[in-house]
Amino acid sequence: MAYWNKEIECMPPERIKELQLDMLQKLIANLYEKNQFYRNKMVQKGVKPEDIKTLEDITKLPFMYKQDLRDNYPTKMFTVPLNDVVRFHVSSGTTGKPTLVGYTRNDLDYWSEALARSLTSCGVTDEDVMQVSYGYGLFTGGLGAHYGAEKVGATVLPTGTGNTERQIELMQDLGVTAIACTPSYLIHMIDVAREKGVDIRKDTKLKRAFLGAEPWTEGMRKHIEDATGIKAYDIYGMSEMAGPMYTECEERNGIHIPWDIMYVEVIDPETEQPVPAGQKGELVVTMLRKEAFPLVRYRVKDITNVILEPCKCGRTSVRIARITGRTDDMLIIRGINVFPSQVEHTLLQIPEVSASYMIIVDRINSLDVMTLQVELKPEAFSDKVEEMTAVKKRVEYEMKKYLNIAVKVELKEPGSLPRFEGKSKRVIDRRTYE
Ligand code: DLL
Repeated sequence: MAYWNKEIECMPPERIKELQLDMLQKLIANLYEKNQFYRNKMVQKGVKPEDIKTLEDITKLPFMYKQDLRDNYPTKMFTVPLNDVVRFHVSSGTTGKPTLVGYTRNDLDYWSEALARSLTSCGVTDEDVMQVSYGYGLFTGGLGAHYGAEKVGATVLPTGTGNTERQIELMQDLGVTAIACTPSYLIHMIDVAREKGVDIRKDTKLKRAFLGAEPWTEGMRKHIEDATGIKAYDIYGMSEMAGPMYTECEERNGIHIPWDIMYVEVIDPETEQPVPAGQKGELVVTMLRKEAFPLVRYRVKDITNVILEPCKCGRTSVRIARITGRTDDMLIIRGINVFPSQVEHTLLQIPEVSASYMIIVDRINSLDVMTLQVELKPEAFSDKVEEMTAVKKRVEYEMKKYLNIAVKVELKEPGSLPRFEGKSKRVIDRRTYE
């Protein structure tokens, strides 16, 4: 069994608790002293650093929400001076305002350290050639997986997304043994390979895939593994935590969470109280080491459960189960996070259309396709085809600009889309994952 950092990964649970408490106390004292945002939140909740006497006392601390990040955009929540920040990553926001995450050099090191532990736990070594087909750039997937794989000593092929035929050629030519990409992109790749007469099982050396950034299921795992003969591992993370960080180990029985990097709680989103291990709830995380952009009791909105049973791999960290959904309405389309409120916000900027819309998401040839049906305003409605085409193009252009994905737009007559008396249902997700 290979470990990247055996002492930490296999530390006895009692010792972990002691060290975690120490890290938490130092973190909270530091934030209370140095950062206005955290101090205000704690003062409002009537809690002081010295109230954190046990790990369970973490529940006395206030929650943090994505909205806090937006309200403090761009850098008001940073806890170090900007000259200590060596990287930014940015993800889309609900109203066009993005979420910005900053990293110090140590933050980047710990991000790669987390991934090095994860990749090693799945058998990746310096003999591997890892194709990184997550997007590079503002999204954390590409650079995150890249530096993690390099840290292990693997040879990285930084293809990024797209240009699938070339990706398959390179996979063959360079003897790629591992790939990191979204599950839907790998399924697309398998289809394109098949069309080109390439059988991944026979014609490539691919052995492992690290799939995440969007929900997927055991059914999809089986489909991928049956089609290719490779082993597919779940990889999890979010930009606020750093990016992709945590994976299952060879046992593939839950995602290991390094105890010295992130403290996890799972709560009932209604009562906001912790739920027992094994029971589903909303993930809440506290990053124990982050310097530039800490997170304390951050409401991740992903649904999972904690697994406490020891893992056969010998690692003693807690694990979380595969993410089964979210407690908010965020959609993940081709790996990009899309909130219906972003669509609404964008539509409100376009004078010819109303804010009555429906989002329909399909999976066609293994790729997500988002269709936006939107009503025209009565005064903009016309039977002149060229006028309507111009409006449709404008909506498509604005959506691409704000959401960062291509959207198929269908213009509808005023009053023709369903009206809702209760909670509106503006999203029809027809993708199936099985
Ligand atoms: O998606 C980071 C990442 C990149 C993870 C590559 C894994 C691989 P965000 O864009 O901030 O960051 O989106 C984070 O994506 O809260 C989940 O809802 C979802 N998500 C990420 N990984 C998984 C997964 C990256 N393995 C949001 N299963 C998270 C299900 C996932 N959902």
